[in-house]
Amino acid sequence: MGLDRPEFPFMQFVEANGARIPAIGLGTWELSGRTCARLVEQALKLGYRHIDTAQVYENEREVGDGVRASGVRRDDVFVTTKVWTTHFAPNDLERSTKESLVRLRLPEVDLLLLHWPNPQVPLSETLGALAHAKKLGLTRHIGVSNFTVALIEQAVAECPEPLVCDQVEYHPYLDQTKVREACARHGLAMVAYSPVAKGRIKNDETLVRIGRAHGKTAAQICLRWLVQQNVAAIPRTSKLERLSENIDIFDFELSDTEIDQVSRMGSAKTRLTDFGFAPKWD
Ligand code: 1BO
Repeated sequence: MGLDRPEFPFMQFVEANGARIPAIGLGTWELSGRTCARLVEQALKLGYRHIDTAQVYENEREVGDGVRASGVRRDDVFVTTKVWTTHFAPNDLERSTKESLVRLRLPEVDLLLLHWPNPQVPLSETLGALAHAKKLGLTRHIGVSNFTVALIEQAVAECPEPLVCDQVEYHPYLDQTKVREACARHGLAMVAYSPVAKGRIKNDETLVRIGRAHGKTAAQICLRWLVQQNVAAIPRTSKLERLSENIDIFDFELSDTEIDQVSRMGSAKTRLTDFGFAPKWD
């Protein structure tokens, strides 16, 4: 497999406010050390062009190592990192973003997100600093993560620069219709983390049945269901063989009936990532 011909070349993109986000990316939450660097390198060699990290994951250095080891041109890779909530005061945001870039050994990232809302710091101040980071050339695009509908509305109204996405937990067991509609209303992309519900969908009857009809796995049906809603997804895996499975979703299409069957599996309560500091979810 040569770098000129990635194994899965048919990547789609989700476009929002000037950003072109590869529809499938590699999530790196809880990946560390050499495993993380190797997975990033291998993912890029397979055809991934979107890598997601965060300050709090403590793996930005390894993500940068993996990007360089892959040999893929920097311009061809969409790298996202996220500012942790303790760095939301304007000076801290700028300083911590510069530190992220040092760890990644990159002059800029493609997307810089506020990782979680933090009511301790006025949102308008943090958004001003985020927009300033973009003006300084530390990032090409800016966005938010784990924002509810009300917070999306506030952020869009107060941010001096266009936001391009809200990254949230989203999979067939979690109904995110309200957030998805708010993103669409404001021209934001939605990026789904934990898109295969941390593996819980593996033996799901509905997904396995639909998968059988297409010669695909339950995980591939989940990811395809997201992409057909124009949602980008960043499945994390620590297994090399899963990397291929997760990106091999661009050669089939779910029917409207199948999309509907998967959409009906969700409830507003099946959230897998929640913390005491989380906002009041929609
Ligand atoms: C605390 C990290 C949650 C997912 O990005």
